[in-house]
Amino acid sequence: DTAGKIITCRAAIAWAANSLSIEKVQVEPPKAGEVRIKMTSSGICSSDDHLLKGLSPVNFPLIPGHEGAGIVESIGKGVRSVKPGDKVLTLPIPQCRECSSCLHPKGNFCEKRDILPSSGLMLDGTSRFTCKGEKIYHSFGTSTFSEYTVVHEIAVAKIDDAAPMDKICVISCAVPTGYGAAVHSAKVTPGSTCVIFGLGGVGLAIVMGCKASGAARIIGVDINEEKFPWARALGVTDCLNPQNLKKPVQEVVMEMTGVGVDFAFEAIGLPETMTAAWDCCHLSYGVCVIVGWAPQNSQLSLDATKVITGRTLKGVALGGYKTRDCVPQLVTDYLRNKINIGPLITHQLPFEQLHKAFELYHAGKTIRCVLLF
Ligand code: COD
Ligand code: ZN
Repeated sequence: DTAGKIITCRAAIAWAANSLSIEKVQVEPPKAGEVRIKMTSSGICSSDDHLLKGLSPVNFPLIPGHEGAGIVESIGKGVRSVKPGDKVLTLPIPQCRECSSCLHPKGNFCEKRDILPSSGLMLDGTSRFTCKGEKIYHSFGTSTFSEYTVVHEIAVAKIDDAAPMDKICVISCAVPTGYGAAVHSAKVTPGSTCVIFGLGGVGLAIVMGCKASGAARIIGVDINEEKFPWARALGVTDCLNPQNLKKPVQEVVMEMTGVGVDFAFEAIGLPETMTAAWDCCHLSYGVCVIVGWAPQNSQLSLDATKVITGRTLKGVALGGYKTRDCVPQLVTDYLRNKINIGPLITHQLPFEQLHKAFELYHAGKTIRCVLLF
């Protein structure tokens, strides 16, 4: 029985930007309101890569990872929503049910999150990880690239016992972020025309949401044509590589549609592609949804004269879902064949092969590579 004891296990530590290695770490028991989880799988999301490249201000050394599935090992005082042995997902955006975002019917960007900005610490201002006597920071409040992690109860979703733990981790980020952006935030309508910039794990989950909502035409934009067969299989009707076009991609989309699209999604995280997505929208009723995470201090530039015409620009994180309320339902929807996560998972590798997983990701060969513990 490990409850109440320090656990020594393997975890990936980013000592600084672009310096990741697997080490032995000590994981403290959970304090009040916290849960210690034995990880079973974790996806690699571009937001992890974003932190690892130093594109956002964070404290190093840290343990990355947020798209995680695992089993509760032990719980701290006062924890009521989960117990040891429960299958859970980690939530990069928690749901405290007390802050202004959580209390508002439409808000989901909980004030107790540890992202934008991030401290790398638990809410009491301390860390649960050490390595060689040194304090190691958390990331996203989740740190799933570890055999054991400690997470606040508000960032844990108990899921169905039947959930397959080697796959289900993608329902903690890619699926709500992408699928949710289409079905829950944009509320894509039947017969509509959509464009998706970026056909990675998140972009393809957006495609799935557009398709499930009955979109008639789905245009996919990516500079890596290796993504196109996967995109077509999920419902993309037209694939565009901006590097092979003679005009800006937004002009091509305008010509293809005549009037612009009903819904445009940006899932890359670059100001230029955000502007392009906005420019693709129907002037009067088009909706542009920003899902990508732009680098720190970058600015968005829009033609100010064309803002008045009626288009909507909105951003959304994790699909706008109130995470603890909605993520378990997405798992149930998957188990009932209402959502198919299979096509998002192109690779599975043992945790020790983390570097290989990142190489495959950087080479553009993966949609999601799931690490197995
Ligand atoms: N033009 C077209 N396509 C491009 C360009 C470009 N200039 N640059 C890159 N791409 C393509 C790549 O080839 C790739 O196929 C795709 O864009 C990006 O895919 P991935 O696999 O690298 O990234 P994803 O799909 O895992 O995530 C992308 C997001 C931008 C959505 C990512 O930053 C993110 O997760 N944002 C969500 C922010 C959020 O909600 N965070 C909370 C939890 S993470
Ligand atoms: Zn993510």
